[in-house]
Amino acid sequence: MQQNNSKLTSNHWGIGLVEVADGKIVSVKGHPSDPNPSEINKNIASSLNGNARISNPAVRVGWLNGTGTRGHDDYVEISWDQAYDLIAAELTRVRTNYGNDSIFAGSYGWSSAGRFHHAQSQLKRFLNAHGGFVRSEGNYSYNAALVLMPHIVGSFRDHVMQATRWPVIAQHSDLVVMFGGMATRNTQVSDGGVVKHRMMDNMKACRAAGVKFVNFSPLQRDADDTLDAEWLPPKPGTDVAIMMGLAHTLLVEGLHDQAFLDKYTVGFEKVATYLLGKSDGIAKSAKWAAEISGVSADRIRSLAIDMASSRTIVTCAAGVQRTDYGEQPLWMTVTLGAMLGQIGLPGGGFMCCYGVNANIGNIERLFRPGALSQGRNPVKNTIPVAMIAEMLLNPGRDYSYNGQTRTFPDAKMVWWAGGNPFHHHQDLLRLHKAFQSPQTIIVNELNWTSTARHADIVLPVAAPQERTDFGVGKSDNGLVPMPAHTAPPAAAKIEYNIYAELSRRLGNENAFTEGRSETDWLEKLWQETQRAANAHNIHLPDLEEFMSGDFISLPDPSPQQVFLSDFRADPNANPLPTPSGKIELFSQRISDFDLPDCPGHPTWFPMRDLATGQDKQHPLYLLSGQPETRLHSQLDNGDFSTSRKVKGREPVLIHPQDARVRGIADGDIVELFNDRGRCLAGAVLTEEIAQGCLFLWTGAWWDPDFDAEHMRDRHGNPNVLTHDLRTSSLTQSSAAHSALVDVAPFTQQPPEIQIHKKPCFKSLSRSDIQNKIQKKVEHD
Ligand SMILES: Nc1nc2c(c(=O)[nH]1)N[C@H]1C(S)=C(S)[C@@H](COP(=O)(O)OP(=O)(O)OC[C@H]3O[C@@H](n4cnc5c(=O)[nH]c(N)nc54)[C@H](O)[C@@H]3O)O[C@H]1N2
Ligand SMILES: Nc1nc2c(c(=O)[nH]1)N[C@H]1C(S)=C(S)[C@@H](COP(=O)(O)OP(=O)(O)OC[C@H]3O[C@@H](n4cnc5c(=O)[nH]c(N)nc54)[C@H](O)[C@@H]3O)O[C@H]1N2
Ligand SMILES: [Mo]
Repeated sequence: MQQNNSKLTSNHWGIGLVEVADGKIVSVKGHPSDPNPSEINKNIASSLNGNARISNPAVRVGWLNGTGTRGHDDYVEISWDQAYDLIAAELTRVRTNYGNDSIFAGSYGWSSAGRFHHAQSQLKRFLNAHGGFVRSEGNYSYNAALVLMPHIVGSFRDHVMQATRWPVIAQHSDLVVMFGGMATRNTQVSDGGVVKHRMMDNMKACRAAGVKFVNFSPLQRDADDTLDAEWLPPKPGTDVAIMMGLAHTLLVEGLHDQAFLDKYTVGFEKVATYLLGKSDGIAKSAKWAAEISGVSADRIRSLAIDMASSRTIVTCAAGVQRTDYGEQPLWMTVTLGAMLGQIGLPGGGFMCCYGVNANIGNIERLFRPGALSQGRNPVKNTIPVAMIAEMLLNPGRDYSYNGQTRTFPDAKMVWWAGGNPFHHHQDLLRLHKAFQSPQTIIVNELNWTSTARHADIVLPVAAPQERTDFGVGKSDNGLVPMPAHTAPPAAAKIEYNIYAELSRRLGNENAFTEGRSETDWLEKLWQETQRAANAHNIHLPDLEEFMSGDFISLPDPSPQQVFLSDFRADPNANPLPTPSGKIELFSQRISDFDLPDCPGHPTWFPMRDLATGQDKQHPLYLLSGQPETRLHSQLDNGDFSTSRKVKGREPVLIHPQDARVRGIADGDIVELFNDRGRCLAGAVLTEEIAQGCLFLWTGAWWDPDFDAEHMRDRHGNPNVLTHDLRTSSLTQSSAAHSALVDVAPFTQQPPEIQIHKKPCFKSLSRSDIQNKIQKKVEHD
């Protein structure tokens, strides 16, 4: 392909224009056509050129010697030739001795945008060409919804596409009642890319049209100032009680829509019996809800009346289902929507996970663009994504998931490409322990994250701005050329080339490459995209012309979309894909699973740390939502991310009253702790966070001090404090938002952050390294 003049690049947080000087990226700026470009672009140049960038393949010294601890070991840099030899030998050994179902390469994570160079797809295609691997199912984002919704309303992935569009809400809704808000910081991002950030303009239109917003959230800014929302902060984990208080009020006041419930739902009688306390002796009244949640009973009652007398949409943020028993707020959101009887009407009903990305309710893709085929995986075993530590610690053990009993595989080899489990998983000390068990761990990374430091073999890879690709967001309408703006630094390589070479050494090159070069693949994927566009009478230019031009916008397939309107119009002709074809407020199927933590109808459970009495020692609720300054942990050492850190630590939001009684001042370094772990963070005092709660952004690279109590994290990763118990045995989803902690001033000499630097490299002689590798390869 010819060199071209396009400065474009695409990331999950939007498109950017790249400036290069002396062969290095010096800045990335938003596109002028984007009304609200993301400042996350500012992390790119600084991080890609930063100290933590991986320069060369490396191997853990303890692994070569049969000693040491993963996460806490030195590395030795090796050549690509040596890395290929090692990996080819290890892969062959593990496959021969234990079979392909001992290779875990679920490799969960967002990696980078781009249709061809998608890190997970590349790895999975490579492994599928060599007998397969165990993968993971679901996501950390909204897994409770993915598994629960098909039982009660239908496929959640379809719901996301069918979300009522924001202009429809602006035109038709009177009231939007939000549980967990609709954080605009999160709408910077959409999986695979977003060419235009529309949320802010759509929210402004709602306000201009007089739509009222109520925000049940511990963090006031989960509703943008634009919305002028009424802020009702509940105790975290008590939304279900509030929803039940609202539902109880509707029921006893006779404000529920019985005709709708009869026609479109099943099982309401059982829910009503429970709400009235006939089954357990506890009426789920507004008063009961107020005692649990801290929100006033009067307001719960009056809000129920407002909701019944207005065109109302009830929403539940993804964060609210990322909690203990996170299935319940979803089920109650559906129940409230059904009781109000407005499901399927413009601007009425319910919607889960608005605010989870830039595009939901704003735009959808018109067609599926070309993508790299992952091939066929002969291994059928999978695990729910958030059971990674559970799997590694319990090979061969049975577990419950979605009504089935399954068995964990015995993972001898783990390969991660494009994700950061030592940021994303809960209870990192447990994960650290679990990561000691496999025989071999391989990680492909840009940077020396904690995950890279748990690998035995580390492969340095190219960033999206260092390879040629094109971007199309999963739910977006833009096609974006992504030319390579610079070469990968030092010895970093494009992952496709790594797998092609490995396949060649394993005698199976064609199964992976199909004889195509990178350029041939891009041509193929683009032709598939052109064909899909043709079916909609859209004629795309050829690849060369596209790559040197601007991005291309396509229309929203359904700009007037109203969620579940077809079902409402004719429930017989358009039944839901549930057992009854209706909305299941009671699910016989779930009831038959006989799960103590997820019965057949929405049920109130207090969060686990409360139930186990943790609040006596650790009285503060820890929230750990998505960071405004980056995508998860990506480019955490970049300029925008570090600009908001406090004395180098991740900021933790503390209510001034909670700070005062603990002697904490704004800007102090503080220590958060509970029985599971401890970390440092930088205090930011603000009344935006409800009293009794702390908010520590996720994604600071875990920086354990192995000499300190609980391997204290120097930097501020909340997952040293969260538990790994998951939502329930129905969906086994991450419950990251449910944890109790305490916080204190940190009075010792603050330790320097280490994780944004490179690890320690041992300088072994070339012949010494070669001998050790030779031994390893021969031994294998
Ligand atoms: N406490 C708490 N924990 C949470 C959450 C929470 O709210 N609270 N949220 C959860 C959610 S919703 C999610 S989705 C997860 C996110 O978890 P992840 O998706 O694992 O987080 P990322 O930081 O995006 O990790 C992507 C990694 O891929 C690397 N990478 C980028 N491009 C490439 C590439 O081309 N090739 C390779 N090999 N690597 C690449 C990046 O450097 C980065 O380290 O976190 C979850 N964890
Ligand atoms: N800038 C940026 N944007 C992102 C991401 C990012 O990393 N950075 N990640 C993207 C991804 S992968 C995802 S999945 C989405 C996540 O989108 P969400 O899941 O919606 O985001 P969170 O920030 O985890 O949670 C939203 C809010 O829920 C509130 N909350 C937590 N627990 C409770 C509770 O018990 N009750 C109530 N009422 N509220 C509660 C918290 O105050 C939190 O701010 O964001 C996406 N957007
Ligand atoms: Mo997510």
